[in-house]
Amino acid sequence: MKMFNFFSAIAFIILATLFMQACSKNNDTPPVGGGNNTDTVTIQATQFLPATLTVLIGTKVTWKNLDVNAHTVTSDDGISFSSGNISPNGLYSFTFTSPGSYLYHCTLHAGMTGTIQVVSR
Ligand SMILES: [Cu+2]
Repeated sequence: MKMFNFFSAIAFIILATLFMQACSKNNDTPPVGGGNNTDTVTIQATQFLPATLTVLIGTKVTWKNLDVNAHTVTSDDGISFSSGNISPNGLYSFTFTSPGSYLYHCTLHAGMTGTIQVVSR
């Protein structure tokens, strides 16, 4: 009887440990589109760097203006996102919640263009 209880206890501990590991694994992995992903586009020398950035759906992209003059981050479709003027050393962020190819430009400088590719996996 004592031996049976001993093995029951061991079995219980093993099962409990496996259960807790399974749970913590789930908690540590952010779900796709969970909003924990971030990425950065640098604005420098009147360019978006990188010009094309691929991110997972749910990613918050931040543009950082390192030029001495203002720029904008304006989606070509005119509705997805529009930063207005970003001052030197200023930031603008947008979270992409739908997959697709988002072309954008700076309204102040012709030919200053970029693309954010949003993929689901
Ligand atoms: Cu510009």
